[in-house]
Amino acid sequence: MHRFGRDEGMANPLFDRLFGRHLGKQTPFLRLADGRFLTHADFLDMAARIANALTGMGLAPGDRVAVQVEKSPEALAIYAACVQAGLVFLPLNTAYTTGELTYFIDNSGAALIVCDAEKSDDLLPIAQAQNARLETLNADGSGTLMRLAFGMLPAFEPVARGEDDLAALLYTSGTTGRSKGAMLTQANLLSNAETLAELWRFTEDDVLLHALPIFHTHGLFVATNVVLASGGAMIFLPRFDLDEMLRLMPQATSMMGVPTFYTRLLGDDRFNSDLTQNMRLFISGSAPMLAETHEKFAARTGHRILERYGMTETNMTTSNPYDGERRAGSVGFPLPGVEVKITDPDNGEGLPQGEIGMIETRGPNVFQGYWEMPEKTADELREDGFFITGDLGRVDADGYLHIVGRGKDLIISGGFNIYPKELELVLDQQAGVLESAVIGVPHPDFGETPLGILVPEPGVSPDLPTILASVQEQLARFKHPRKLILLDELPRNTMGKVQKNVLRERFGDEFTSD
Ligand code: MCA
Ligand code: AMP
Repeated sequence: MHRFGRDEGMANPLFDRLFGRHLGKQTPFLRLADGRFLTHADFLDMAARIANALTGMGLAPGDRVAVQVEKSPEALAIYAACVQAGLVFLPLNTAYTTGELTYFIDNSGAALIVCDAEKSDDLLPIAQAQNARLETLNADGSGTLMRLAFGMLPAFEPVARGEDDLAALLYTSGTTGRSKGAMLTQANLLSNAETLAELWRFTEDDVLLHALPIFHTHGLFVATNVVLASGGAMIFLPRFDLDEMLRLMPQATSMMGVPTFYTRLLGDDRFNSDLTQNMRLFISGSAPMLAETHEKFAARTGHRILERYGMTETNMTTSNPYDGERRAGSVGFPLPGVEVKITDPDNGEGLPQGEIGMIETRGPNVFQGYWEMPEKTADELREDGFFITGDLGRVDADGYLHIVGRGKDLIISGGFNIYPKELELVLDQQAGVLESAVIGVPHPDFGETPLGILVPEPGVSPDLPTILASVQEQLARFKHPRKLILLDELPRNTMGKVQKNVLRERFGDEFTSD
């Protein structure tokens, strides 16, 4: 049973417990790079004005609000406004192309699209096609949405919501190349935020150095919700910028990042234990961190990075301990209230401790299914509530979970997921290309990066720059193959399946050999 709900007298548990409890508080919440700051009260005033603007447009509880904007206090306030007004927040990667956005907007049936003014000409026809409204918000906080909001009152009575009401829809790509909207309820987000804040000992004295994007679980729910649940502050940077990180780290107590953040910090000689004196906690996740990075970091700063594991569908699932050994190469123990089991990928039967199998998880953190995709939901979410993660792992003798591979064809580059299938579908369509295979290979900065292997049609030599230009037009920049390689034929097993492991062995050192 969840601990939240209307019967506890909460009108809107997620709003009340994360945001509403800070109403009127004059302590800093968001510190910006230029020294300006917003107090909790400033932020909540802004959120209330936006909530009034949104409901004034006729948006009703349950409506989806698709938001593709640069990171800013205003962007974060849209999230708070949606929670307050009972709207479903749908954040989108700023790198997505118009083609990619069309799918998300159409699939979600969004009632409002908020985008940068630069994108509004492209998105207006898409909005009109489904009677959605379009407003703009630019990186500097200007745009039509804030113009409307400034004319509104800075107070808003939260719309009543229950624990099972949807709070957010986050799209995550699939192995078939089609993205799925993960439905997250108030209870999913709130249970995880409160559990993590306690486990990681966040308090109102914490200042989190926040350089992650806020369109994904890591930067939005893990980082922001944990700070909100504990009443601390964030140094809120628009993106990861090494010089800014080094300058501001002495003012922070904690940081959350993907492994690329840590390798970039370690790659700079200015990063040393003087800069981390005030820090109490470094957390990493979204992609595997090499044991070598853990060790180098500890040697340079005296701090052991705390690695945790999660997914868009499950929020956070496991974490290394706050006290006790933080084991390199492991993602720790299941969070309180969360179950993890290792099963045989072929039949779902539980495996004995120590064996490698599929990681499955159940708990208040686990999502409700994929938006309007009951078959996909049934494939991955069992009736007994266990979610099949697609990650392969084993639990060691001390109970630490180790992720040893992926049962899904997925590449994680700098913390962003890339599904090879989506790229292959684009590459296969190109002139002169008979077929393609996309593999993830090690990359010193991004951890992994996609490499495209193309088999030309007989007697044809495909024009690689033209192919790359076509990929560029259709897919977000972070998904682009860093290199295309021509090969006469793809290695296949006796069943005719492409042997990607053979390709990875052959081309695995394209970016790591000197
Ligand atoms: C930017 N580029 C990338 C990436 N980011 N290419 C591949 N992979 C990336 N992750 C492109 C840029 O558009 C640019 O293109 C070129 O690569 C080099 O840009 P650079 O300036 O080096 O990159 P950056 O802007 O500094 O970004 C790198 C980054 C960023 C800081 C690692 O990608 C980042 O903040 N990643 C965090 C992602 C994240 O939050 N993931 C959480 C997902 P050009 O050369 O054309 O200019 S949530 C999740 O996974 C679960 C729930 C979990 O467990 O957390
Ligand atoms: P996403 O679909 O963007 O939510 O990405 C979730 C995926 O990121 C998981 O299924 C894992 O494959 C991966 N992931 C997250 N945290 C870690 C970690 N600490 N170590 C290894 N992989 C991770």
